Amino acid sequence: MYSNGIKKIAAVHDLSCYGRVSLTAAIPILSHMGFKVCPLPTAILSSHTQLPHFSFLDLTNEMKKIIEEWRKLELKFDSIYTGYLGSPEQIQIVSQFINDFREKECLIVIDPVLGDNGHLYAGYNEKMIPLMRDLIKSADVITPNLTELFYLMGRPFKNENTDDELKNYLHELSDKGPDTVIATSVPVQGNPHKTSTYAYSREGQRYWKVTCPYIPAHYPGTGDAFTSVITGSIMQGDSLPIALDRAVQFVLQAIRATFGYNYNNMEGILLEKMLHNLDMPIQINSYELI
Ligand code: PXL
Repeated sequence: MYSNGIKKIAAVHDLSCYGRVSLTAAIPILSHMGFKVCPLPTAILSSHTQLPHFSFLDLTNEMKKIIEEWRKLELKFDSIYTGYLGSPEQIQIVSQFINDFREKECLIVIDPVLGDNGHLYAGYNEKMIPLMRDLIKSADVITPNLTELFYLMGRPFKNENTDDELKNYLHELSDKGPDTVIATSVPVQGNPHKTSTYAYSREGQRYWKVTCPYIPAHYPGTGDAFTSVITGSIMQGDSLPIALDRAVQFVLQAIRATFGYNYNNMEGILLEKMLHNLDMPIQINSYELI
């Protein structure tokens, strides 16, 4: 009679033990937003792969065992949210996991982690690209950065793109399956001090853009924080443009809070200083319909 009301999210990401990426970003954010996160770890690394050296324990076989036990327990999830996958085989496992565990109201969010700044991440296998193109077909929401957007479309990376070009890209990817395509880290032409996020939802047939100041520092894991907030926000019933505003503002405020310190940016953003922002209503009106 009394449902506890807590929704469960299966979070398929690696556990990087240093530098705030993947599970160490997704768990605190989604827990703070009131969701129960069930991690399905893809790999354990000493740190993210942007440091000069790191250890890497591939959990592909363990993932199969965890999924099998979850199946026996008849677990049901309100969302499946995937990020960094450690091997081509893992993409196939995750695809099967989504097929088997997907229920009618289950939100499938796929962050197609492949690379950044026009390149694949270190250690990423080229074979992952066509498999990732296939995986996104099962998603409701995908959140590629500009680099990943081009990999998914199978076109050469281009840093400068007009609004109309970006709208076409989002539409093209949505036609492959996902209702909602959100492109992050898009430079604003002629203004190096700004960056934009673009989004399209096939259901509403509308395109949105949120532009915010660009801070000249790179922190690993901001994409994971962004997609975690998007996931939590949609799960709590926010509209797409409000989810965009919330995620952009969260990441921007977190970068600003971190940037002022003399700090090794490879440690990622200072998430702990920012989690309380998730409780607040949207403060700044920033989304536009384009
Ligand atoms: O934030 C993306 C990410 C996730 N997981 C690992 C990474 C990175 C980016 O560098 O290295 C292991």
